[in-house]
Amino acid sequence: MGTAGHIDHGKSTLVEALTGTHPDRLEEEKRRGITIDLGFAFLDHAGVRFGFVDVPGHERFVRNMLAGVGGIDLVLLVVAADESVMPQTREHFEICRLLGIPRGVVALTKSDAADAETVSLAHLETEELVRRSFLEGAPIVAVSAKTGAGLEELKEALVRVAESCPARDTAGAFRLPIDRSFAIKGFGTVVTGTLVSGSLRAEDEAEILPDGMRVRVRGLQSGGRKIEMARAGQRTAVNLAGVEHAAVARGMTLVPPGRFSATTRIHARVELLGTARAMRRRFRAHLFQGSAETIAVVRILDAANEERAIGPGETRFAELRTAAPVFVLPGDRFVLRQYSPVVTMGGGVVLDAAPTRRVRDASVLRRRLETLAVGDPAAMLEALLADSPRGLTFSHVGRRTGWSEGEVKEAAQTLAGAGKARVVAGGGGEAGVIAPAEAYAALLARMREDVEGYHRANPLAEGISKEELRIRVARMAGPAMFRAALGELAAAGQLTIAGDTVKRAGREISLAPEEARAKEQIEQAFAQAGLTVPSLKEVLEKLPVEAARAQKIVQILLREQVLVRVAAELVFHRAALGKVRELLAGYKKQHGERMSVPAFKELTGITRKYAIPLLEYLDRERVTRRQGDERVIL
Ligand SMILES: Nc1nc2c(ncn2[C@@H]2O[C@H](COP(=O)(O)OP(=O)(O)O)[C@@H](O)[C@H]2O)c(=O)[nH]1
Ligand SMILES: [Mg+2]
Repeated sequence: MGTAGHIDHGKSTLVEALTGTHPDRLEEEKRRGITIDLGFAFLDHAGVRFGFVDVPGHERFVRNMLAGVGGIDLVLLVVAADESVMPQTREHFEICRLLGIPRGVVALTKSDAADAETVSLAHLETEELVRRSFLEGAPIVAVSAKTGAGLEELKEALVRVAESCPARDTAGAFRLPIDRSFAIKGFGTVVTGTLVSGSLRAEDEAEILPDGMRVRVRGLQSGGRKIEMARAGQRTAVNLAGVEHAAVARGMTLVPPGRFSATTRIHARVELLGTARAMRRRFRAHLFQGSAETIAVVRILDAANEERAIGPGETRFAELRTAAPVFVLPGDRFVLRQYSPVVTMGGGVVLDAAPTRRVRDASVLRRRLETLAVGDPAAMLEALLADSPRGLTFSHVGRRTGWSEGEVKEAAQTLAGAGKARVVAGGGGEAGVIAPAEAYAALLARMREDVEGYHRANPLAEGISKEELRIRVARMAGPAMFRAALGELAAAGQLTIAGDTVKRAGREISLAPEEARAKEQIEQAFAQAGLTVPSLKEVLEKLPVEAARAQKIVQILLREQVLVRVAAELVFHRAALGKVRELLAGYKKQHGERMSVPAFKELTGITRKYAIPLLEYLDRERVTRRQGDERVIL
């Protein structure tokens, strides 16, 4: 529960009257008697535990107020009965409305200091303020912290409203926007905040965004009590290992490690308050989200008029570019304050935390953002995919939407089931990838064409290398999608993968008549040479075929294993090598298994230049084994 309201209207005093704790913590606050920063207190009443975040009312400290109200479920709007609605009553109320705080209670404080007529005037003005808002019809209770009048009634109203509060999502990823970081002697770093989703336990690993520091949870407290687990909605103090308190600041967020990242570009729906002035297509503003604050350049995406792109009370789609990285997810509410003078001008909701850079047709972009705004997961995923023909990994989708792995899979399967997308990898250790159905079909067609094209351009090559094919379609597919597509084409019997080479299934190399003749000539030359092989160069020079093509014919003969490459420049006909094996077998029978190098030379009639590489080849082929200077015939 967060307080809201004008300075000196009795917020802090009321929190003390309700909880027994005065929320002003700082020396300066006590001295000056005003709230500067957030204060905290707890109340247990009728089985409900309330965590209070008391905020400063002074207009200079609205930024601190904003850091505190991000995670609250209920607002306690405080209006002094003797002064009624004042500027920060309005501003705080608007902020709560912009942040989508769903419900609350109004306290008309200092009822002892006002006569009945004044109290009922304040009552009327407050009703007027909250008309047609989330607070319409909320209990309005006159109280006095001084006399205690109305406090019981207020507590009852609080309990009733609290009981109608839906539980927060404790199953999802934990997310703790940090509002304080300090050190406690003997414990080390402690950060505090309102846990807005998930649950957090001691020993959990965590990451602090946007900086990405990895930390471990040592222990947890809520309301001064040690707890084993913090649940969404709780005020939480976390003792952290692995980070200095000075490295952590208000505005950072504690999240599970490796799951999310910060962003500097956001697509959002933006709304201006009725009291704001009209803005141009691009303007600077202070952006507040969670406990974070930064400067953003807001660009209205669907503006008809450059000068008056968004007027008071209007809502538009916009792109926000932030000066500092922030961690936001779709659905997050934020507040915008004018750049100068700093007054609250509006706010909005995040639709896409990592929009692609592709420049799009304004109407397409508009439809896409409308879909994201509705929030149906499969439709959202389809909209995200429309911008990503190369497919999206499941982890990227999770990062961008905040969905769990299961939720991503479910949305992906729904889309795949409707024939709109293909889940092209996933399962095992591999991250899933989802691609638009059309883009994936286009990729398969393109890969088949590229392989065909390669065969046409290189009739003597067996096929295209995988890597070359991957590079050719890199604009259409990332590595995972490419692997999946290749696997699918092979499984469908359309392409054949042999080692590193991809070819059309069933493709045989067909030679032109003069190439077939050259092939025969080459084979002949090597067959006749036996073990006294000519160098490759000599053979090729004699052929009536151009050098490049002859090289390819040699490649074919090597692939067919008619020729065998023994060393870089040493190629034998397979019959010659067969002969060597026979000779060695005969030698073994007659002289036993040991043989010297000179004996090998004599046996085969081969020159020294060739004998050593040939023996090394035979060693590799496990026909012989080297032992000292001799060979063992196996
Ligand atoms: N007479 C009267 N004075 C009050 C009451 N509540 C608060 N005050 C006084 O109003 C002043 C401002 O109160 P404070 O709680 O600091 O206001 P905040 O700025 O809204 O937090 C203090 O001097 C309080 O003593 C009340 O119920 N009756
Ligand atoms: Mg105060």
